[in-house]
Parts: sequence; C-alpha cells; structure tokens
Amino acid sequence: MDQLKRQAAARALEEVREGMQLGLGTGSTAKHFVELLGERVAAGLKVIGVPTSEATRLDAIRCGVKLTTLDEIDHLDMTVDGADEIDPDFNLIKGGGGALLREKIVAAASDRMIVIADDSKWVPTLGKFPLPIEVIPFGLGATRRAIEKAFAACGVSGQMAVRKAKDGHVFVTDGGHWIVDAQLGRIVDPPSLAKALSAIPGVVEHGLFIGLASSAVLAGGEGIRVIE
Ligand code: ABF
Repeated sequence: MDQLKRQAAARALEEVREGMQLGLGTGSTAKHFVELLGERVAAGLKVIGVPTSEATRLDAIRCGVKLTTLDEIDHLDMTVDGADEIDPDFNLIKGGGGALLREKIVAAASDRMIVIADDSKWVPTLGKFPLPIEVIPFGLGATRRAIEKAFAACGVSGQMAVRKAKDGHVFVTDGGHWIVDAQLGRIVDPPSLAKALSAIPGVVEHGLFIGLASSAVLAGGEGIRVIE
C-alpha cells in the first residue's frame, strides 16, 4: 500500500515545474510527495511550498523544501494532497488526519489541486469514511444540535463522536479546535450538506471539499490512473 502511495506521489511530481508555488498536503501519501520533491530540490529544482500542517512543515524542512506563507505570496500554482474518499465528481472527504482547515485554505488558494491516493479511496458515493467536522469547543452541545438539523435537512443521519487522540485526550487541531466525526454511511448530496454545515456558527470547517480538486492520481494493482 505504501508503495502505491509513493507511485501516486511520483506521478503528481511530474506536474511540477521550475518556479512553482506549491501547496503541500498532509498524510502518508502527501508525505511521499514532499520527500520526492525534496529529492528534486536537492538536484536543483527551485520551488516554494506552503505546508498544510505542522507535521508537513517539519517534513518539508527535513527534506530541504523552501517554505513560505499565504501572507507572503498571493496564490499557489498547484496543491498536491491526499484524501480519505474521492467520488466521480471530485467531491472529497478529507480530515482523517485532522488537518482539514489548513488543507482547505491552501487548496482554495491554488489554481489546481491534484489528489493523490491509492485507489481504495475512489468511491461511487461519499460517506463510508466518517465525515470530520472541525468545531469550536464553546457551545458544542448547540453546535451538535445544529449539525443534526443540517444532516436531517440533507437526508443523512448518523452517530457523531468527538475525536480522541491516541493518548485518550481530546484531539486538538493545529488551529486549537476539536473535531467531531460523523458516521453518515452515504452522503446523497455532498454540495448541499457542505453548504448547510458551513452556515453553522460553531463549525469552523468541514471535511467536504467541493469543487476544489481538478484531478486525481490513483495508484492500484494495475498501475497508475490519472482522472481529470
Ligand atoms: C490528508 O491525509 C487528509 O485530508 C486525509 O485525511 C489524509 C489522507 O491520508 P493518507 O494519505 O495517509 O491516506 O490528506
């Protein structure tokens, strides 16, 4: 599986050109991309990156990839990031790694977003993977009730749980927020659900990425598939 992820990362690397400003994703597949990019940088390629998490920031530094911020530059040419699920309309679920807020800010500032993944992430309908929703801890009860109403209005329902870290404490995002994971099973209308969740005051961001990805590089037993 790790080999497949590295192959997808290597294929996305072929899209990188000299001088590009790149969004650097988070997760095990994106980590391969950062490492392979680091090899190209060591060989003389000049690019600059904006990381989508503290983990990726540290990886990029370790790999010798020069970094900047979205305050210092006004756009990104391309973002390369992983996903938890991808549907045929390029709607995504992201956030299993907890970095969805920065990932979405970076993707939205990019001219293109390439999703890299092993082909188990390609699904006919989103929702088997629990939908991460980043929330403000204050007033969480009210926020959860509002989320339930949004689910009902969009024809979905399911259990919600505040994400825990490995040590058993509440998982805290890079932005200092919490994540609620919702087991929805099947999201019939991802754009409508995305809109409804974004309208809730206590929701900082959610893991539905709609209209952001422009292509997917999927690695499977039969090789690499690029879907555009
Ligand atoms: C990030 O990492 C996330 O949005 C997604 O949750 C996860 C995918 O991880 P992996 O590449 O390790 O499967 O892209």
